[in-house]
Amino acid sequence: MTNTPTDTRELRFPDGFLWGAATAAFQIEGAAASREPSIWDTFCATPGKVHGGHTGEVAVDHHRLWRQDVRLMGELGLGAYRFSVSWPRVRSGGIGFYDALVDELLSHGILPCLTLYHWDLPQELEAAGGWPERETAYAFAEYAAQVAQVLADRVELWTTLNEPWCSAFLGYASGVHAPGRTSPADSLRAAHHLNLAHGLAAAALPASAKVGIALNPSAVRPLTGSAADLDAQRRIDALANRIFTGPLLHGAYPQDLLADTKALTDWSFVRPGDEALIHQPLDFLGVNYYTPAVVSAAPDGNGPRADGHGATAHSPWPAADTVAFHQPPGERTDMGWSVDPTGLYDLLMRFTHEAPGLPLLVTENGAAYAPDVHDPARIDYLEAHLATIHRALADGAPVGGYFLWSLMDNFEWSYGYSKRFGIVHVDYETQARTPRSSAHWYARLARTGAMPTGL
Ligand code: IFM
Repeated sequence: MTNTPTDTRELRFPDGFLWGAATAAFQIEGAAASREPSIWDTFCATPGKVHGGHTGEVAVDHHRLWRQDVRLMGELGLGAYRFSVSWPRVRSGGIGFYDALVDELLSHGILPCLTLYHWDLPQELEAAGGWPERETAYAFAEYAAQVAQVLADRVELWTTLNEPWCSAFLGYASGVHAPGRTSPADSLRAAHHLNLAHGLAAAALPASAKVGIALNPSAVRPLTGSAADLDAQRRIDALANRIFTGPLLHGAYPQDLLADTKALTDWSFVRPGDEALIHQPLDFLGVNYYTPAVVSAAPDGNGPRADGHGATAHSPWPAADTVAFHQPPGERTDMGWSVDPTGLYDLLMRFTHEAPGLPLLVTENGAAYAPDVHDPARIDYLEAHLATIHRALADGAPVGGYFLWSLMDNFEWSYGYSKRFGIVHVDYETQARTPRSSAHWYARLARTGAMPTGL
């Protein structure tokens, strides 16, 4: 396949490398009636927002089938499981579910890796203004402390936010994600308050917690080497990456980002001391990677978005209307995303140099393909990306683990259940779980630490 290094068969990963899989609460749990509504319940109930009118009411019924799901993880030999806690469920007194889940994971020798926020903001907080409001960040820190009080004695790895870029820009600028707002200025406020929420939560977690954040950094490439295309790359890099890594890793927003967006906001919502607060010590940086982005300068942009984040009249990129996105030629997944692991290599090496010594975790990587249980294309995708991680390790990137997205098929946001990322197939009628060929392949890798020689 394209971009696959020549021979992946002999690759052995370091001892202690974490082999995990990831999911998120809204995408798998169901049992919506036993928790407060989140912005995703509201979004799903809004006609035309989610494919087929699908909802998270039942999802893959994990809230009922969790013991069976943990057993399956054990059978697959997973060493770690990345899951998210539903803030609305905790507000409804449902933290006991996660308490029991953590115990069950530990009893199977599976390391729990907890994400505090994977996009399911309590609807009540959105009604009070949502992420564009500063108060939401303080509410998040209180929630983090509440979860830690119950789980920090057994959970070591904590991720504050998952992909804050999506929360801010798909949620508040393009509106293809909940809460479906389309205000570029509000999306920038949201991004800052998500950063602040991370900083406040990190400070609120006990010293025993190893704290990180899972970003979806973009490997942004210019279409050509022209000065205009390089400037388009710089602009998108600021909005996709440095708006988060600036304050997180260096304690300051990048000056070019502030200048690029000055027609939308004067950034006065960033109060003195905020950037220092966001700049908490990190124990690891989580990197979620699927596909790179190719951009060029275009006086009128390129109309309907081609950047892989859903069709919309509204851009998720504030003040970047003169940037066009291009689909590179070659292989694509069922999402239409191009298969190119070199973007992951570039990001891992970038963070290795930008934050020397900061451990990296690949907190998400995987692909949607046809529902079939025999899924050689997914194995090829995984093999190519893992070979790339191996190359980055050899070149000095401190990557400590890999969380495959996803353990099982689930609710893929505005695509509903029409896209399948699981290494375990789920029959949505019966909720039966069937490991795909890729699950057997990954189980061999997790057990041996060496790239399997085919099935
Ligand atoms: O399903 C999502 C996940 O919730 C966040 N990262 C990307 C995945 C695939 O789109």
